[in-house]
Amino acid sequence: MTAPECPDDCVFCKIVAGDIPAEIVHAGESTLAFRDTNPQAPTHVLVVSRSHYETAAELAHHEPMSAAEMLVVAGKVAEQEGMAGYRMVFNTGREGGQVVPHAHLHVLGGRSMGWPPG
Ligand code: DGP
Repeated sequence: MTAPECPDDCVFCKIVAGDIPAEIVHAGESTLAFRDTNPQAPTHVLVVSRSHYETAAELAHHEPMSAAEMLVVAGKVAEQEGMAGYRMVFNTGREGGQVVPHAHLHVLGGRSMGWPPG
């Protein structure tokens, strides 16, 4: 299956296409990592898929290597940013806290993380 077409209003597709700016920290074959504009930790990077799937689960189903690349890139970003530890979050669906319906991984670090998350 080819990836679903990008909706006109998808902000992450626009960043991937270079149509809106972002502070890019890593460019991978099937992912792009850039800083979140609303950081929830001293370091807060989003790793997004270049293909448009609404959720990480859908991405993993159709492009498992792209989903795996997200995790590899998270590790690279953590090393690059000198994070001693980090948290990876996939908000999924409205009730799961997902606001942008384009598969993305939050990588947060630079402070101690609490548990349970809010
Ligand atoms: P989520 O709630 O999981 O869908 O997280 C979406 C995140 O995307 C949120 O933390 C803010 C971030 N974000 C939204 N719009 C932009 C943008 O235009 N640029 C960047 N860099 N981040 C954005």
